[in-house]
Amino acid sequence: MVAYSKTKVACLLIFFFSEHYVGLSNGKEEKSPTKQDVSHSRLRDRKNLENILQLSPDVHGKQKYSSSTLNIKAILDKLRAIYQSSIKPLEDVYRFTTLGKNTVTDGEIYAKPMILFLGPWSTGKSTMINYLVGLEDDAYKLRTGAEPTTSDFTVLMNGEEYRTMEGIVLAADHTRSFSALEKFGQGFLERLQGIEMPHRLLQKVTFIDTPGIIENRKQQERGYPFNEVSQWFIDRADLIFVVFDPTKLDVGTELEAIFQLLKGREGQIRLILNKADSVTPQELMRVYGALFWSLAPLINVTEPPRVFIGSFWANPIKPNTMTQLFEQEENSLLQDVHEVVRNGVANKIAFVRQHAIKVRIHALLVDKYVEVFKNKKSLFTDNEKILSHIIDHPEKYYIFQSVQSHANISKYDLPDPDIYKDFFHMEAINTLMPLNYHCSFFKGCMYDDLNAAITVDLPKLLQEVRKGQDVCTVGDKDCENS
Ligand SMILES: Nc1nc2c(ncn2[C@@H]2O[C@H](COP(=O)(O)OP(=O)(O)O)[C@@H](O)[C@H]2O)c(=O)[nH]1
Ligand SMILES: [Mg+2]
Repeated sequence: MVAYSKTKVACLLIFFFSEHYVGLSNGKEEKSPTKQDVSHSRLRDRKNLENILQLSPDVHGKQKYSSSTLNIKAILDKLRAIYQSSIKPLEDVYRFTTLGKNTVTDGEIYAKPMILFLGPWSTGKSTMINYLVGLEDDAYKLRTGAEPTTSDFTVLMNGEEYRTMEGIVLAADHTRSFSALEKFGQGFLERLQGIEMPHRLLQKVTFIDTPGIIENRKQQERGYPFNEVSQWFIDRADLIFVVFDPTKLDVGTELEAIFQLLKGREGQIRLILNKADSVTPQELMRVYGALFWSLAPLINVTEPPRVFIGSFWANPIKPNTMTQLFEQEENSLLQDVHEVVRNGVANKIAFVRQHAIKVRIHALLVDKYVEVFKNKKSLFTDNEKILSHIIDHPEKYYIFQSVQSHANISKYDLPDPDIYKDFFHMEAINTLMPLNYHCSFFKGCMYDDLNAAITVDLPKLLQEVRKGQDVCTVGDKDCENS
């Protein structure tokens, strides 16, 4: 179901453009371009970028920066302790990773917020990252071009010195957050690369550049599971920019598949109508409508996602385009990036809590399977046959239904029963114990610890972060005066 009507979109569109378009014709129209105007010999002023992202050294003095870094580290240490003591034990005893899920590594807990760029090829993803980091004249800038240039997933991150890193090296380093990517195989690791450099923005966030989506390309031609890899990044990204080019708005099967993967992460999605300087305002208005029109059936939320329109590169905005609108849009986008930095720790706590909820559902399901099997098996029956029947027909034993009602879980959060067929083929049921087996006099029950993490410890930690943010945050202007 499309939750917001196309008429609403059309109204929104007219309102949005009328403001800026009228602005343009109300005396703000710019002179037609001369040869000198369109030359891109000088780069755009980066003051707005430096101010909004608080990158200049004078905005956050050394002392402030280090004290709040310490604070974040203390929170993340607590998060790690909760994970290790209350979530991981149940994950281990119920072999959560056999479901094909990851555990949460230390690297992930301490990782910087991640901003992911997705979208068709040649829409300006790499150019945009180069612009944000200021790499235009840098030997380490990401490759860009009108043809499909990037076949790699590139992780751009902070480091003490400039260096590139092969995917195998990046994934083998367990102090980083990318070690789980090893599971996608050599084919993928060859298409993964890391770039490290000392940079103020990269001290705050990590950027992930992805190969562009090319419609009509078969998945296997990539030599690795592109969708699964994309899903891994989508699940972890704090902000997801889906970048479009107004001159080629082809929504095909691969883009549809990506939107399928984005389900549940709508809050993180930002659509970007980039290269808006390459079309006239009138064309841009039509394209904006067309973009919403084609994406509406793919996004199943009540609120349309935020769209940023502009020209997100270092070249000065071309005359005869909607300069004022593009500048405002760029500033709003930068604000969004800044919010991600501010909320990075809170997002991480939410991610671990979400993970804990999945572990809880898994533990309850396995407990139920074990209980049903224990009740049905006997000395006089073919227990193998009974087990197969339970695994093949969990609905006949009300396994999922009883977990759902007992634990008050939404049916949309329950996993597909089929994955438990694979699970019990890999894990012998008699090696798994019911939940009450994992209780001890001194330590209490593992399940209670997990529940306490979900309902008390993690929300409390989140509160601590929010309170801390009110008082003082990295480079926060209000902080400066307190
Ligand atoms: N006119 C215009 N061209 C752009 C803009 N951003 C990028 N480009 C050009 O678009 C082409 C593709 O950019 P690239 O970053 O390689 O796209 P990617 O494949 O999505 O990473 C390059 O030739 C860029 O110079 C923009 O804002 N305006
Ligand atoms: Mg690229």
